[in-house]
Amino acid sequence: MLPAAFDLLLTNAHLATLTETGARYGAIHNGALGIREGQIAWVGTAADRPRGASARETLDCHGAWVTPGLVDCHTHAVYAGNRANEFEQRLHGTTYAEIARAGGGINATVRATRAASEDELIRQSRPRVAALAAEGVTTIEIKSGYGLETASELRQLAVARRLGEDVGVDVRTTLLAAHALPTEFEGHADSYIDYVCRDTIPAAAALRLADAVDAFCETIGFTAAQTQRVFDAARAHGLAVKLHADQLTDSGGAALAASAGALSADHVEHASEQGVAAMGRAGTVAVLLPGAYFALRDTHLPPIAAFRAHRVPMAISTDCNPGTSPTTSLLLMFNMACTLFRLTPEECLAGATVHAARALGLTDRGLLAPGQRADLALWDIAEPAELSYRIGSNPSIGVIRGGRVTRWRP
Ligand code: DI6
Ligand code: FE
Repeated sequence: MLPAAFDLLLTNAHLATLTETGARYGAIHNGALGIREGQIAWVGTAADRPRGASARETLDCHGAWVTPGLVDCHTHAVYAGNRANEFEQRLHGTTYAEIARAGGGINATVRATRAASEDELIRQSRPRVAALAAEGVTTIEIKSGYGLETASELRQLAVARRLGEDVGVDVRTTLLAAHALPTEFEGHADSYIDYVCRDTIPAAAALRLADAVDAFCETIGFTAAQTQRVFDAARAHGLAVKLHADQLTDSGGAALAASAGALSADHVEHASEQGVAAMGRAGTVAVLLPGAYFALRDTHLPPIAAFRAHRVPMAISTDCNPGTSPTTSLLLMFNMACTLFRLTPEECLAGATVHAARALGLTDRGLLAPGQRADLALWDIAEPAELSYRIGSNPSIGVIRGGRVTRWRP
């Protein structure tokens, strides 16, 4: 049965629905889209519009393209300070891992973040979240991981939630206490993991500040056994898990994530074929982060062909962080994913909408289809490939969030 009325009807629009219509992008040219009670109620061609269905409000899109609101599913957007100095050091030949071992890297940002007040953290992080939102992003995942002690980790998560309300985006929070070993635990990684499992994870769960738990499984991070303990504690507190896996070396991270039923394994440049196959069976999303690959001048490509062959959904994200991906442009990541990883523009758009939503465990968004949340991005482009083609431009002209027009300048 067609709905009798819409709260909002979009007319004169081209729709990239990303559903199986048989057309690339699930495209519907000369389409219309009806919204009711914050959800998409009807999607189709203007010609098929239900006769007599009234709309309280109509938005003439003037031929704009409409996509699902973008989802940035992997960011470290809440932190203080920056690491431009390390950028210079790397240009003089020091590696990311060497800087980390010398007490810089993640621990440099930890010092700055611990020292910042909550208001100062908001002040410094807000422009990053606002910049992402200005590009049509309506859902952002933000990780902790620059506190590395319970109170500071929780403060980062609370700031992330506050920023979502301030800026007007949906924020999903991920506890990444197992990001690096804090200097006060040097030489005692297992004791730090004990602390994370006994103190930080239970506190974040009790205060409902985290939607998921992540860890950095790597030679310069934590071992597979330590990661497994973090996952077990997360599960015991009813939290979903994700993993920074196989970024710099093949640490068996992809297989570990899959066996834990992780929502996603992220980076995965060095994931083995076996690990990829396990992800395919488990339904674990591969989150590709071309910004970090680019900034580290990595040359080891993620196994894209294997992801395709094993039907592993690929998401793309900014990895917005002060060390390895100081970017706030998800569209720039579309271009880098095409240019560096040879993804198609269609894979990029799916990777920053439906697959990114799945990497967060969200099935209520990411497609233009009845029943989905009415989170939409409107674009001044002639065809969807333009979102990936341009390098550093922003054709976002409107956003609809939960069925309400929050930005529109045709
Ligand atoms: N991998 C990353 O890309 C970020 N964390 C991680 O484990 C980098 C974080 C940083 O360098 O500050
Ligand atoms: Fe990251």
